[in-house]
Amino acid sequence: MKALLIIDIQNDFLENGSLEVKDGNAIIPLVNKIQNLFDVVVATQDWHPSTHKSFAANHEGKQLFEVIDLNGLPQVLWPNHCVQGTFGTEFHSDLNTQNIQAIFRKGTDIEVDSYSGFYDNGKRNSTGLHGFLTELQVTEVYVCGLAADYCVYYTAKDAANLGYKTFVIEDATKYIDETNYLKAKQEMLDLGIEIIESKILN
Ligand code: VGL
Ligand code: ZN
Repeated sequence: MKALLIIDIQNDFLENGSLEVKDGNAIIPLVNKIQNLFDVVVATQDWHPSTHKSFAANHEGKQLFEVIDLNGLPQVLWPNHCVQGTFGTEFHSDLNTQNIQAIFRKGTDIEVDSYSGFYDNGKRNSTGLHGFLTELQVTEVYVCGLAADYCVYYTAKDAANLGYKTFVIEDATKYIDETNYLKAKQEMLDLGIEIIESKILN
């Protein structure tokens, strides 16, 4: 079975959002169009408490995008984003959510960030996504959404390490930082992840 993982297509990562990914809105029609090519469609939502320690505002004297050590892991300090229950956490209203069979929320533990849809960054807790996909006998995972150099990349990496045949649909993602993405892309290729264009899907 083939699953499409739609990562974090939430207002805060889109136009006028607090952590806007450039041109993020442009992928939404494509993400809608390809959904019917998959047996299973799931989505993730970044879902932080306002006190989350990935927010620069929760560290006195720290700058936005500074990297700190958070409980032994490097942590980029982000603008406040995807705070539980706010408009910023909601999926964009143009995203077709009719086919989404389950939503996995991440980033709820204030002590650790969670870029991947499978595990937090310290791999201490899982979201249940792997169990869900296993139950449905999914063997191939296709990742799209935001952002290509953070949550898409971490999700694809975990999927590959869990043994799924893993694809990133490159034209259905956008990155925050190009240099970061090129590095992430090379790492994904080295792991055997296929970086594809949506036009080859059928
Ligand atoms: C993300 C930074 C912080 C993402 C989430 O969805 O890529 N990036 N939280
Ligand atoms: Zn986040």
